[in-house]
Amino acid sequence: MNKKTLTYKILEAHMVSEDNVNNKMEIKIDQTLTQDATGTMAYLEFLSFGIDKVKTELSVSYVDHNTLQNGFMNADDHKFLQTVADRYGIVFSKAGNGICHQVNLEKFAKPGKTILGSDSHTPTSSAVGAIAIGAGGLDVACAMAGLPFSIVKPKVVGVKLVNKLRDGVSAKDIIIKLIGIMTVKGGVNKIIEYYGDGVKTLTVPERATICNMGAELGATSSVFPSDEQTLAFLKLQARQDDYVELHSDEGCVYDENYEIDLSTLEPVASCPNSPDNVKNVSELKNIKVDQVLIGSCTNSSYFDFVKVASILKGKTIHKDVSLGIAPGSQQVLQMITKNGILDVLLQAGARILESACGPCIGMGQSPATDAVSLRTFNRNFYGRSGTNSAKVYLVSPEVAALSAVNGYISSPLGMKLNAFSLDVCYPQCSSLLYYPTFKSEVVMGPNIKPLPKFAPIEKNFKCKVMISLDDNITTDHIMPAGAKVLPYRSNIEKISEFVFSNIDDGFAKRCLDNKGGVIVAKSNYGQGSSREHAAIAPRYLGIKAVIASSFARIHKKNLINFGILPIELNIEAALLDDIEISFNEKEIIVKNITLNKEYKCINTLTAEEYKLIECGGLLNTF
Ligand code: MIC
Ligand code: SF4
Repeated sequence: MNKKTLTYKILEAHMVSEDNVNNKMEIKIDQTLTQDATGTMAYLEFLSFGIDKVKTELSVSYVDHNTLQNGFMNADDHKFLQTVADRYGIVFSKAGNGICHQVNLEKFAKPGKTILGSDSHTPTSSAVGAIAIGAGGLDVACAMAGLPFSIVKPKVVGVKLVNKLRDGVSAKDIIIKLIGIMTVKGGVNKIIEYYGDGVKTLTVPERATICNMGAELGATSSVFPSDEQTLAFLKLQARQDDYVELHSDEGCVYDENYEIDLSTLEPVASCPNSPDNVKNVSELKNIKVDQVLIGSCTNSSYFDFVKVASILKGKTIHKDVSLGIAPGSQQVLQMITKNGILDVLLQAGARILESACGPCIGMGQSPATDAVSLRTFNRNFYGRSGTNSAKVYLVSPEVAALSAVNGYISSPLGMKLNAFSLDVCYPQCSSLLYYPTFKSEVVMGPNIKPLPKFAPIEKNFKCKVMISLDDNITTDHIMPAGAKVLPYRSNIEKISEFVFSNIDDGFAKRCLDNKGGVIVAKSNYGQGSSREHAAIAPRYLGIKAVIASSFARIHKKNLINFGILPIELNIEAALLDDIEISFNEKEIIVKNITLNKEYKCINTLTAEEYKLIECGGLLNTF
């Protein structure tokens, strides 16, 4: 018998079509999720299809990113999202209910399901044995309309976990270690599947931390088996009926293999400015810390707060440190309130933040100039914290809490962290969760602008290189987030003024003055978030093509969806060189007119994708 990985068991059960020539497959999507910062565009796109209600088993719309309501704009977006959800059959999770991935795991993620979310950390939900994938808003809108989702057939990376973690070492250390080994591009078009004896020792919240940061490998998803730990978690959430046992076949073959001996791991950190810049915490121990933030979709579970409170109990934080704590959901906040953990945090000197993304997306808590900020988050990209000169380290909650007390980076290795019980009641309050009545009128505030219309790009055009970039350019470089820019997520004309503004504030004007042009970069262009604004806004400025030696998965799809030609080519081009591009379904010729050099490359688009570029993007095909 053909022995199967868990990944392919779930994917094949959802396969709608297969394209072996282009190594692609289309899968049926059971559930979708959106969040407010990507959701307004996704729902504008969905509304443009003219469909009466969502066609998925379940779709949920979360408000968790733009909760700093500095002006009417974010509040208007929330109202729009709530009315669309009610009208079209979508469950709505109001601001305050928690971070989408934490709440989705608690309430909705089910073993064996496919979940598509307009947020790159959607794979957090794979912790229960689902295949959850991050995508651009338009792909999620299509899934809500009942269309299948197309992916490159993923290679499956088998990560064997053996033995168990030592005291003071956590799930965060497992995934940071793996990112250090595989790098931020090591997972592109791959699914990371965990197996081995060590898996049994990890609870679902710990698995969720690992699946969450699989996004930082560039992976399509990550997956854990559905086993006794999954059942225990679902029971705590009063969802035991959702349990099905799922695992790979014994002896299945993986495309790539890694083994991690959990008993030899020690606390590690992702150092500035990339998740794959990994060092042992013991090597960083004299670094003075200014800010510590505990929360985000990576580490904001009740499980995490038990560890944090065990360290902070009876202590106060160092006078030079600001400690901010954001519990991941209303459920977590209720639990830590009931059993005294919140009191410990307050006594220690913590600032309690809203259950939302907050500082992770630059919504407040920007560090001081040159400050060292320790965060339990998943991304430390340049400028993301809101302070370009800040040095952001990504660490486990244990490292974060101990360092907040000591005032310098400290290793909790060997500390027993069980001052509070894990065996507690999980309250099932859903006061901020609304089920659809199909009755609302959609309300659209004045900052919500219609979707821009894009004409097809010509098959032969001359233009200039608008910017020439290095490896691993993130969507935070392309389309910064933060409190100033995020309110314009529903207004493409306005947000386009901020494209590349953190690294080149003349970019938008240069594009408009030149009637657009092309972007040139090196490998892994567009890593990070799913924000389709990183494609739509450059397109709005007239960008017709991006030439890069390789692309991140979600961003490449977003470029195609909005009619920008992704060209896989390694060229050196000086800023503002003149370029000529001609393309057809088979090949692309890039001519650097200034240097009189011609480069031929294979058009890697499938026939379908080529059609989208020819039409000026997916929205023009409906
Ligand atoms: C992120 O972590 O970068 C975000 C903000 O959650 C993004 C989505 C967005 O830009 O709205 C993501 O991860 O996809
Ligand atoms: Fe929110 Fe940060 Fe998670 Fe993105 S990574 S969903 S901004 S908490």
